[in-house]
This record gives sequence, C-alpha cells and structure tokens, in this order.
Amino acid sequence: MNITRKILREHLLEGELEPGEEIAIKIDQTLTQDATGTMAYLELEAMGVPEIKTELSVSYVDHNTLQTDFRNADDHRYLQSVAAKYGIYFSRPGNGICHQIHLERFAAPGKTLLGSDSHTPTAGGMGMIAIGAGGLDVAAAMAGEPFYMKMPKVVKIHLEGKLQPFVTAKDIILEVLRRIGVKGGVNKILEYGGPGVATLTVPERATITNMGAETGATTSIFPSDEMTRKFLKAQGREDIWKEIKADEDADYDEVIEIYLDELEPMIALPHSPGNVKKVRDVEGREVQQVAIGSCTNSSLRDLKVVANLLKGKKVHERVSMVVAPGSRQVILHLIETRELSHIVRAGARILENACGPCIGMGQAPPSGGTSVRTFNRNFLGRSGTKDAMVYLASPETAVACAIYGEIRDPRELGDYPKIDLPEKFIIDDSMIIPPPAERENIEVVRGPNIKPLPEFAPLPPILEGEVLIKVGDDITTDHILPGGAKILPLRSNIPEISKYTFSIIDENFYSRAMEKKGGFIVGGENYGQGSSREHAAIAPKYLGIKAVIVKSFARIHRANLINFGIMPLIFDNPEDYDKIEQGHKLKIDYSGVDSGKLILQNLTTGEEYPIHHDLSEKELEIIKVGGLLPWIKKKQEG
Ligand code: MIC
Ligand code: SF4
Repeated sequence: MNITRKILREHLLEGELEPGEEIAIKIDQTLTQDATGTMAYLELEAMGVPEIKTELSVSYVDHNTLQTDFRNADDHRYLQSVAAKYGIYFSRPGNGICHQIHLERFAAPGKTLLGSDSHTPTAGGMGMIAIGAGGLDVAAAMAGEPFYMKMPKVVKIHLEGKLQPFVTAKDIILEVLRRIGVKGGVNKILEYGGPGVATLTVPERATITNMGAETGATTSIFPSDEMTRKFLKAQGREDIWKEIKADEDADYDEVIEIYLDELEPMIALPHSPGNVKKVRDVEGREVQQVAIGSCTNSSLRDLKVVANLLKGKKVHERVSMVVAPGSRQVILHLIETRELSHIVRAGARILENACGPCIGMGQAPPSGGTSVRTFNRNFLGRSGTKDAMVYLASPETAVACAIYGEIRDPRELGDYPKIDLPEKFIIDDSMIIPPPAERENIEVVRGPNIKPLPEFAPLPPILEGEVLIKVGDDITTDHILPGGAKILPLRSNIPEISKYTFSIIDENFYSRAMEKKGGFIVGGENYGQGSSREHAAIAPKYLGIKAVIVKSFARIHRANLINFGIMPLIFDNPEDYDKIEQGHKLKIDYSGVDSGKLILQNLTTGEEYPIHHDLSEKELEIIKVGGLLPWIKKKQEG
C-alpha cells in the first residue's frame, strides 16, 4: 500500500478507494485564511451548528493585511470573534502566512486537513493528506460533514540521488511542472518516494507539495520519516510524530522518475507556472524587481540562504528587492542571529509576514517590468501590473537576479553558503489565540462591509440565455475574479465584488451580465485553475450565470460551481466549442439531467451539440436543491 491509501483508509467513511469512485473522508483539521475565511464563517454561521466538530480548526489572517480603510480591519475583527464563538484558533495578522504557520505549529503526520486555500497541500510535506477546497466545503467539514471527492489516481514521484549546490526543492517542483504542465495533476495525488526523499528537509518538502497545486493535483504528499521527526522535535512537537511510509511493493497508477543530481536551476516564464525553462537558457534579461516570500519559499531555510548569499553584497541599483518572511518564527530567528542585517544592508526592503505581493497586495512592478519572484503563480495581472513579466524561481536564483540586475544562474554566485537549521526553533505562539472555554456569550462583531451571503433559488427546468463570454484554455480564477489591493477587501460583500467578474479580460462583462439578466459562460480546457476562491463561483451565480460549458474543469472550481448551484457542463465533442460565439443564444432542456446526457441548442445558428455532466448522485442532488448550503440545511432538518 502507498502512503495515500494508508491515510485515506483510516479516514474513509463512504465509497471505495478506486480511482474515479466518489469517496467521503473524515476531516481532522481545517484551516482558513481571511480572504476566503469571512465567507466560510458566514456559511458556517448559516449552517446553524453551535460549535465546530473537527479536532482542530485554525483561522489565519495573512492576505488582506493592507488596511487602507476599515474593511480589512473589520474582517479581522469579525474573524477573531467568530473563531472564539465556534471554538477555533485564531492566528493574528502579522503572525505569518497560513501554510507556513500550519506546518510549523499544527500539521501532523497521518491526519487529514481541509483548507480554504489551494495551497493547503503545503502540509503534505509533513506526511498528511492536506487538500484545498472552497470555503463552503471547509465550513461543512467544520460542521462535521465528511469531505466528498473522486478518489484520485496516485502518481509516484520517485526521487533518486541528491541535489547539487544552488539547485533546490523549488527546482524539483518546477521540473515536475515542466514535465506534466498545469493540468497534468488533475484528479491525481503526487506521492513522493525513493532514496532522494531522505535528503530533503520538511520545509523543502513543503515547497514541493505547496507548488504541486499548480499541476492541478488534488494534493501532494511525502512520507513521515526521521527528517519529519527532527523537524517536529525542533518545533517542540515530537510527541505527535509517527512513521508513515509506503510498503516496499506499494502500487501506483503512474511513476515519474527524477534524478536530483541531474537537475539544474529552473524558472517559470510569464504567464504560467507550467512554462518552465532552465535558468541558463533565459539568462541576461534585465530585472526591475525581485520578491522573496510567499507560502512556497519563505521558510527559515529559504531566508537563511537569502541572508547568507546577500552578505556583503548589494542589490543592483535597477532592482527593487522585497522580502516577506513566512512567519514570526522565521523573522525572530533572523533577528536573533543578526542574519536579517545582511538582507537590510544589501538594500532589500522588508515587508510584513504575510502573502503581500504574491496576491497583489502592494509591490506591483513598474510598467512592462520584469519581476523574479519565489512565489508559485505568475498569472496575467496578478502582480497588479497588467503588462509586467513575472518569472518564478528559487530563492537562490532570485538573489542572483537581484545582485546582477538581470536573470542569472545562481551557480555564478560562487560558494554555496553552509546553512544549519536550529536544533530548536524559537517557539512563541502568543499571536495564536486559543478559543476560550466559555463561549456562550461571545458576540460576533460585523462591520458594515460584511454582507450576508445572498440566497439563491434552484435552477429552472429550462436554461436559456446568451453566451456572455467565451474564453480559451487554462482560464484561472484570477481571470474570473481577480485579487489585488482594490478587489480583495470586497471578499465579504458579494454584490460589490461581483462588479469585477472577468474585469481583467473584459471590462464590460458585469454590465453585460446585468443587462442580459445572466446567461452562460463558454470555456476551453482546465477552466478555473488556480485559487480556491469560491467568489469565482458566487459572483457569476449572483450575476445570473446558469451553466458553464467547457472542454474540462479544474477540480476546486468545479466543486465551487456545484456548491453554488451552477451547472458544470462538458462538450462531448471539443470541436463544438469552435461553433459557439459570444452573443449566441443557447438553450438547455434540463429535464434529462439525471442521465448525465444533455443537448445544447444554439438558437442563433440552429445547431445542436451533445454535452454531458459528470456529477455524482450527491452532487446532482446539491445542484437540484440550489447548492450545498440548502442541501446541508435539508439534511439537518432530517
Ligand atoms: C491564491 O494564492 O490565489 C490565494 C489568494 O491564496 C487563493 C485563495 C484566495 O483567492 O483567497 C488560493 O490559492 O486558494
Ligand atoms: Fe498567500 Fe500567495 Fe500562498 Fe496564496 S499563494 S496563500 S496568496 S502566499
């Protein structure tokens, strides 16, 4: 048996662990962050349960920390009060990025974690099954509901050998992305094994499982071994360690082999994490910005490397270099060892311990500028500058670019610094507030920007309307509903945030949707890749979108559409996509929905196209009652 099956078997509530079968699993832990959390907790409140039923739930604040007006701060206050009321730990703004802190302080081998953020698989570096989902699924898990998914295939990523100096965990995951692309992991779990695993520390493993999200994989996982024990010991949590490894003769659906000795520094080119090349093949391009941080590369290991490579050097005058540490633990250590001074002396700008520039919360590059970032996503416009060229690379490569002012292979920096991780990390959990024992009289505080979730009616028997937009392949949730400093503060206000739907590719989408009173979206392959933000489903629902008809869907977005009662439909013949244009009038007679087979009528051209859905019985029931929230309410009423 492989690790994935071992953990899933222990959590299985319904179904069989056969690829493609619907399974229900018990969720031990949940996490939320503020940008998805406000909605998740509004949904939890709407479910009417008095307190959470998970072993552990944590609410982090790390995305919306700019506080340009009352809205972010009001969200924080709401999140803190609702956490206290329902029995949830609350990690205060400034404490750090959810995935980094969860790994340091809460992740546990053998457990399951569901998080309302697509990079929740970071905790897979600790040997747990950690899955990203929409806020409503996470709220349901907090309320004690099982998590439903299609049993993914398990792919073994077999690591042989040892990384060469200046080649890093980031280069391993970039190599995986180079090989399988941004949809190569859909409905798969990437399980790491082989002798190379023992050479990687837990934070390095977490870099890999974090960015595994960019392949579309359900999650990624490493074994729990002596390295895991060492990390947990240094975090003062050795008691929760247990060994979890695959059996010698474990079965996998596929195997990918990577020889670590042969790897080179890699870099993802604009505008996709799957657009990967060797750094030395793109050397010489002038760089205006270098950004270090994000949940992919902001651990103590990463920042120690950055500090020691910058020691005695200066950031090139053309480059603005920013550094956002992953957590207080990381920055406290750098302060105590004085390594932070190397970073500051080199001329880097120190940011708050938060997501920051990764989600466009400040630090937009200049017009047409090139930015090299240690992050995981470089989708069009995500940096805040639409014509910026964003590259993704390791901290080592990023430092080389900062010093030389152009894209450079980090091996040109000379000797690799010797980095020792502490035997004991600095442990100070004072910015994590445990829930009080007495919770009955706690009042949930709501600011004026926190609007209740709109109620939605079930779909009518005939779906009719115009194609409001036709988009291509690999459309991300950043295209559907962008992040950034202007739009993120609206996450708890659906009527307001809806105005920005598709704004990055079509400024008139909102007014058209309002004028036509809803309609359809037509898309290509891998529609909805990227973030878990359910706003990319709720806003279209609010604007009257009835169905999304595409060649294929990304997992989390598909689930979010269902949760909010939008029909996810798939062309039987992908060529039919070419026959539909924006403005065409479409009609779907929905009465045959149980069979899965439907006909899409194009009233403008008179053509008919066969389409289908791949909804499980439960998913179909959810659509029929108008979404997951009414479904859960109905279930609770018996
Ligand atoms: C992201 O990296 O895109 C985010 C912001 O963390 C999202 C969540 C969100 O949109 O709030 C994610 O990855 O799920
Ligand atoms: Fe935050 Fe960026 Fe990680 Fe998303 S990917 S959780 S925005 S640091």
